Amino acid sequence: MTTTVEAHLSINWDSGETGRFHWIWLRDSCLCETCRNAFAKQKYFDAATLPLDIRPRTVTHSVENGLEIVWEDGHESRYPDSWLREHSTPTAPGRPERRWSPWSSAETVADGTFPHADVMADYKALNGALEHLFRYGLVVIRTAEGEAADPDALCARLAGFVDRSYFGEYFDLEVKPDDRTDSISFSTRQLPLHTDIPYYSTPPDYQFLFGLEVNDVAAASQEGRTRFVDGLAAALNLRERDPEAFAVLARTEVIYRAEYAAAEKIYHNQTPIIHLDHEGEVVRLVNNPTKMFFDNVPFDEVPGVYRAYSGFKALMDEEGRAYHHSWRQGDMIIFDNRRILHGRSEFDKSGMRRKLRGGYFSEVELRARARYADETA
Ligand SMILES: O=C(O)CCC(=O)C(=O)O
Ligand SMILES: [Fe+2]
Repeated sequence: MTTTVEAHLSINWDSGETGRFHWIWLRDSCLCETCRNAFAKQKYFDAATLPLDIRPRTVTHSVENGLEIVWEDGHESRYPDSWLREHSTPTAPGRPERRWSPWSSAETVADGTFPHADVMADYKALNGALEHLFRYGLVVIRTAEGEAADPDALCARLAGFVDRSYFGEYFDLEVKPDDRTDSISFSTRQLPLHTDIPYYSTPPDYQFLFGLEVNDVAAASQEGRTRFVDGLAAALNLRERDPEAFAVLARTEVIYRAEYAAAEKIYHNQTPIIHLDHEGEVVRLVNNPTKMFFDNVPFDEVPGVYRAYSGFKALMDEEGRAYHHSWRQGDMIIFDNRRILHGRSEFDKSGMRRKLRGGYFSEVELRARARYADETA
């Protein structure tokens, strides 16, 4: 190991790698207890107040003691080698965190089943499940035969707390009479592929569905399965096959409206179905057929908007795209409400008990838990 002191500090590790550190960055990163709170890992000062040309008075570096610096003002800093190796300044900006992989087929998600007990007990398993979710947009957490699952404990484990919506912390999908329902989800009807809460200006990032009460009749039946399709993969295909339809859906605003008379609220959101970022990448889909209205589309554009929209949905219905989930009690499915559309078939089979609980998570909380699990495991 050799240490070179010049305009910056260089360390050539025995492994052959080189670490480079600016003096101001080293002073800013001082680990001592007058500079930062060891428990909260927060700094007591503002980096903006450091002299830009700060230099060390002395630098000593040894295998036993790591790096020791005495600064011009007499302040002393110590950095263990293990810490220096982890914090070597990169030469290029770090990769952006978000990486979405489109499903090549529905089988992509079939590999994504994680045992409930592992997720509850082990940070590595928890992180694995969440990383799968971030990447593919869907993860299944399943109990072993006869094992009980507490949805509150599981939600707390995954995110600390849920993302509230109009429905509260969660909603239980019980059948309500048609003339007294605030959502047709509370029925046994089929639901077309959709994203949830489209009438919020920012719909929830992630949704969960949990098998609260599911009997054997329901578990064995084709009826009442929930269908999931990767809208991101479909949107990328649409862009290739029919760029004009893609452009129409990315620029045309449609209306999502929900009337909740009992709550004395009418929600309204006017937004495109396909949302792009400044580089033209798909970052969100908003589509909920049962609450969607084309009322604001200019007269001449109406036929083209219907054509583009039905073409997009036909593409989602293509063979091999859908993952159909047969529910078992205790199953938890989390999916990215910005890219995965979900729907279900009608279920009116006699003797069937299928009661799901639904709710939402914000990405910030899931990512924060995943990062903690990763750094702690
Ligand atoms: O019952 C289902 O499978 C899905 C219901 C639904 O769309 C929802 O709760 O958001
Ligand atoms: Fe839904």
